[in-house]
Amino acid sequence: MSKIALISGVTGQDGSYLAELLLEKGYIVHGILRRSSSFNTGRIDHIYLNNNEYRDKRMFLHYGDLTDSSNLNRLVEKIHPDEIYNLGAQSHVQVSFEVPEYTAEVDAIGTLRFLDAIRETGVKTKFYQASTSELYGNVLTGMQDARSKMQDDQDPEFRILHRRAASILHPASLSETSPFRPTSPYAVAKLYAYWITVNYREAYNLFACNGILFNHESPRRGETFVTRKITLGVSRIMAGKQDMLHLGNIYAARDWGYTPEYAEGMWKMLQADRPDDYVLATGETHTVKEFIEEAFAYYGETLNWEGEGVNETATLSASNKKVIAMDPKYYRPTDVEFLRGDPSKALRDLGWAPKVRFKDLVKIMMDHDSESGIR
Ligand code: NAP
Ligand code: G4F
Repeated sequence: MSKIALISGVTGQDGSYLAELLLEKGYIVHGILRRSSSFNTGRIDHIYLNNNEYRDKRMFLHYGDLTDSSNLNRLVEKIHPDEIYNLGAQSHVQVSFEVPEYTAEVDAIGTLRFLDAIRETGVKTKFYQASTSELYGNVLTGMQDARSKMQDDQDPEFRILHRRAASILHPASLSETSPFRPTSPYAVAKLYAYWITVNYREAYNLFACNGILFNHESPRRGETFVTRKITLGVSRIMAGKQDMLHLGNIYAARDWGYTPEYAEGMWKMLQADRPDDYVLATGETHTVKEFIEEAFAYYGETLNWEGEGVNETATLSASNKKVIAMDPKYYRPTDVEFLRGDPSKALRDLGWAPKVRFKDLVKIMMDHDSESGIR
């Protein structure tokens, strides 16, 4: 008998790789599709629309939304999934400052609705919650107090110094036992989702797990997230189709991994003997600035950086063409400055270990975008 999975967020970056993985493993996959006025299935067309083997035989799409409890109840009851992966979310941190209430509705209460649908229907299923390294905020660098001070005095020099310090300090890594201190409406909503998942596990004995995933990227990453914005932007600049790339906090540092490996980790969490929470990360951290440099290095280009803060720019060393500038609209009211994860528990308990490192990741994304990005 094939196992049955239900995925919210199946049209997103992670959902598309997870659906692919589960189909390869012989699952029947059901995905929740949001109604949209234009096509939103681009990431899964190869396994659904254009795939006669899977479409409506082993893969099914259902209209639904995390803001609609009756819909979630009906889907859980009708599909009777063995495993539910709750990946649906308003997932953009900066956008969450613009739509905080909607973000809470989908990311926080949406998770409660799903868990309660399981409880109400009594369907025996496992539950994966897409938790995030954003939960930690700035606990590693101790920047929290500095951040309030920055906002008090708005001293640009002070802000720059602190950003630099955060990226140079190389503090320890974050694990399942590190404290949470969210710094955006998105992260606060995800904090609720994290704890309600733990609570339903304890209160109702549900097999419910939190995957605390650090940033993971791929050629399917949304184009407004910084890595994809850079790989597409650099490809277009080098093809003469775009003049410059405008960015925000380039001193922010992230632990970037490769999404297909993280989808495997999500699945492994639900195959463990008992439910638990796990960090998935690479343990390697780089700044946005380093990502930009690596993307230009793909073309053999180096950059000359000049100026400070919002006036910082970069030119190509060979031609002196200006290619990078800052734009204040991409700075967030509060930002996470430095993230590095410690995935030892996932290695020990699940046998999960990422192989793709930072330079490999940039190359995978550049190989893709230098072709498709310049069309
Ligand atoms: P993504 O590409 O933005 O995909 C988000 C998915 O959620 C899309 O399928 C989207 O549908 C769907 N969605 C949005 N609002 C919804 C709603 N109201 N009801 C139902 N579905 C809704 O995000 P991702 O990178 O794949 O991330 C997947 C999950 O992991 C998210 O929960 C994210 O917060 C979390 N996460 C991501 C990372 C990362 O680095 N990627 C790290 C940690 C945690 P449309 O396609 O119609 O927009
Ligand atoms: O690519 P980002 O937008 O990702 P962010 O904020 O880290 O969030 C992503 O990862 C989280 C896991 O930690 C997920 F939970 C979340 O759903 C999402 O997938 O920004 C990364 C960094 C930030 O510090 C941002 O301020 O890059 C900085 N940045 C600098 N310039 C920019 C830009 N970010 C974006 N999106 N666009 C810029 O122009």
